[in-house]
Amino acid sequence: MYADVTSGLGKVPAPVSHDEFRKRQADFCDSLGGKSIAIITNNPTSIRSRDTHYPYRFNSYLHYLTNWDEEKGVAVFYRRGNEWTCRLYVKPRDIAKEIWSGRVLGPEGALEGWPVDETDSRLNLETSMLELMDGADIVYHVTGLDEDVDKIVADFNGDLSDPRVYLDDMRVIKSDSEIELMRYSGELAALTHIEAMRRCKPGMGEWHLQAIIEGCFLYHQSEWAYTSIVGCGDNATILHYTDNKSIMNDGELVLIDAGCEISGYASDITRTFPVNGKFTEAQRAIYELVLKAQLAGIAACQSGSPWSDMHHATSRVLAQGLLDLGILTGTIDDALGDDWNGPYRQFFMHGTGHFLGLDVHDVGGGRQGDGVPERILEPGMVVTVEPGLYFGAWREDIDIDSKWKGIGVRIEDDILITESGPIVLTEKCPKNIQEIESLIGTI
Ligand SMILES: [Mn+2]
Repeated sequence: MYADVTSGLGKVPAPVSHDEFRKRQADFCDSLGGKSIAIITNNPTSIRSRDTHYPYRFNSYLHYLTNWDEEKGVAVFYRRGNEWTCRLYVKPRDIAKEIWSGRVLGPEGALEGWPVDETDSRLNLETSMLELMDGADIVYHVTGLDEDVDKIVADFNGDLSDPRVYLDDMRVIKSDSEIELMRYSGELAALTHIEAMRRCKPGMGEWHLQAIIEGCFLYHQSEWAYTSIVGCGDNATILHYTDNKSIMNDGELVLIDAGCEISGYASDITRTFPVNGKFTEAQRAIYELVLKAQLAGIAACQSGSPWSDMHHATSRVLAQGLLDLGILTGTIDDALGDDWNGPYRQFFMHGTGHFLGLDVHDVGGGRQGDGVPERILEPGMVVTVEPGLYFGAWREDIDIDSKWKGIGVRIEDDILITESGPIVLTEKCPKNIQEIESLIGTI
């Protein structure tokens, strides 16, 4: 079944080139001040049960700079004479350990195939890092990821600084090769959502759709970028519902928020559709309103515009729609309230989108409304646009007509900002009612 999804899927794009990694390193080092060194560590492993771990996911900053994904890797950037040098510390070869947990490349292997200047064993970390720190005025480092490095850096007497401010500015603008990877990631996720629509029938479990989606990802050598949300009925009104353990009943909507990773680059798609293939009148009214808001949000994704424009665009449409449907009363100004926090927020309580890249909630923007200085959209940025409306029957805090209860709708696409307007990277995933209804339960 998963092979069917490939029809229409292009070839996996080329990986990011070593030249590009080298360019990133140079740009990063150029922004570092004084006599400084920068240390970028990998993520810690995470225990699932006793001696069993969750699948490992590399740190996006380390990957972005070095392409090195093996756990315990540490990159150190330092000046040798006038030249910046990238030294990578890696786990040493150890056959007794490798028999159990897999081959490692060791310093020699890393030097051959990775875009770095020098490699060393992690066993030498302390001695050689102390040497590098000696004479430096500033150490750029993010604590909390690698205990060994944190201990070494704790003894440093100069200034400690955060390298992420520079890296976030770089990561927020995607290169051509990153865009190609993200386009493919969006395409695979789009086709996968279609597969879930085609196989959805009343009486199935939410977990069945999750299995289809995540099976498709895995079949295509991808994996989920975040825990898949498959919520029917009232479960669709829980923003981060991930239990996925309910039976999907005739008459309910199901909301699927699922995306995959290609070479670390995330896609993030949400679709909402009726389990039995036919929207009820109330479901249709809410769906059409959210879709109208989403299209307005996408249209607001213009280079040169403040990032919050799209949030204001979706908010305006949703607030007006809630008034038209009689769910809210008063004027549009009443509904929107001060600072875009009026009564409409009872039913649309999240931001309209986030940046997307190596992290699903990518760096560079914070979240809309959290007080982070406003970004101006530029070509090469990728954002999501994902308005929603949620009328949980379980919500004791809201007073609405019973016909709306149990409806939760979110529609989300991934948008590339270009000089000539927004490009929807996930456009292969249908969202108009007629197209969706014609797909559901057809297999
Ligand atoms: Mn999202």
